[in-house]
Amino acid sequence: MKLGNLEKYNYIVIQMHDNPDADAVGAGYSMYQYFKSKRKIVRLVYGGRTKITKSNMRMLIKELGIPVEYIKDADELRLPEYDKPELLLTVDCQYGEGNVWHIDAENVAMIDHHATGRVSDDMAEIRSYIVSCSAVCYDMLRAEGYDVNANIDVATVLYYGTFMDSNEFSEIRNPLERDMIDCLHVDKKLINRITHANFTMQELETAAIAMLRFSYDENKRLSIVKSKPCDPNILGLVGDMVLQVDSVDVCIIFSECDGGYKLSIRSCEAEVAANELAAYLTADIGNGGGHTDKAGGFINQKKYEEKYEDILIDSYIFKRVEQYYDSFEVVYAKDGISDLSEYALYKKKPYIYGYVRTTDLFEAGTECRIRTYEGDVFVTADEDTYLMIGFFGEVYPIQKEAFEKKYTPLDEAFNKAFDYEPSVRSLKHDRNFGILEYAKQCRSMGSEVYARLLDKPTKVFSRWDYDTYMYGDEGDYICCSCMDLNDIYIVKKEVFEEIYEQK
Ligand SMILES: [Mn+2]
Repeated sequence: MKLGNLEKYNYIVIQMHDNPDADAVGAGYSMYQYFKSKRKIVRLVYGGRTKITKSNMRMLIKELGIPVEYIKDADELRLPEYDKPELLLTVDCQYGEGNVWHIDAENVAMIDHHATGRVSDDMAEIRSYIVSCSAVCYDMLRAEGYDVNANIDVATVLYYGTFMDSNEFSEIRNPLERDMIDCLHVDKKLINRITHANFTMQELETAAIAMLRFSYDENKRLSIVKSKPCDPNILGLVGDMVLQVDSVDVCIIFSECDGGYKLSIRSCEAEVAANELAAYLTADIGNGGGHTDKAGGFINQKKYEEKYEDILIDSYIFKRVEQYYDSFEVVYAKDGISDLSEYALYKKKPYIYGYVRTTDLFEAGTECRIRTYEGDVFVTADEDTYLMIGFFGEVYPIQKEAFEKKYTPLDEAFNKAFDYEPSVRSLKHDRNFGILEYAKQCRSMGSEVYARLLDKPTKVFSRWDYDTYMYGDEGDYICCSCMDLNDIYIVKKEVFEEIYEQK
């Protein structure tokens, strides 16, 4: 979506989610100023059950004079010339979601960073890989040539919104987010004051009480904490603290909140990715995600009751966590496969594939990240490391020795077209490089693998340096090279069925 395309509307209402947080205000106020600069009739509103009460939010709004309106009745949006808004733009949330008070409008657009399954189109900009909606807005404003630094208040709210949504910048991953922080000229004094007005005395007490009432599972090295209703940031704070305990590797904190329950998850256990656990706990009844070490989620009360009726939330969390630990298998490549009886022998079809020497791409020693179907993997460019380009354009690393046993290199360039051009990210250059132009052809010699259809999700800790693990779903295949029983990996169903045949 382009902001420029929304300029055809004259009466624009920007709506933040109910009980707006700093990110919603950051996104909302930057959009407000943008459309004001285009001489539109603009209003910045939110609805829902409660008016903003948090001390930091009130301070931010008051100090910057942000014209936020709390709407209780749709009539308040009626203007003499307009029955309803010509354009409703929801920020940091999506129209129709449980935490967005319903407003009628001629047209609806949204800017958000929450994963709900919706994708971007002409009227929606959804970037779930970005830590804050403020950062998404920053990028969209920049694309329109709008100078965010021309108004220090706008720069300050964008900065503060991202600061609050990223656990004080600790969850920043994307170069866009980093660039934004460097580039914004903000009111440091104000930010400093607001960031030290996060909790009230009462909230400090809530956090302390929550920490006293934890439950602990010795086998899983897991702690579950239920807190009294409080700000999500307090849940994160408690989680960070509990994870510091020497016998705790995973921590789940939850509390009631407006319209449901809020979860915060922390993990330093390689087998348990916090974002995956958050998604599992909220599946079908809310949303959850984040990073492997820190994640959060929301359970929608209505959906929860429809699905689980009168089960208490505490029992649900405990049971679901149990299920999660039972829901996947873990395979360590270094341990090999002790029992091959459930595996069958397959042969790789003699297709032509692409390959690239990492040293043709980068100077030896350059660290790079490859985004594979099964997770991110990090490799260092050297003489012994090649990259394969598979049937569907998927990229994965292979050792030179294994390559030579499995493929015959051909001297011709590999120029197959793919929907999404395979690329590799150099950590040093902090950007992606297309690899097709360096790729050459090779023919599979028909190497053999033992493979088994997965009947439950499986995590493989392969010999490669995956960010977490290779993740295989039910229906995918786990494979093991006949030449090397420690070379274990996952192959996605579609890929496997295309390129292997049973012997
Ligand atoms: Mn947000």
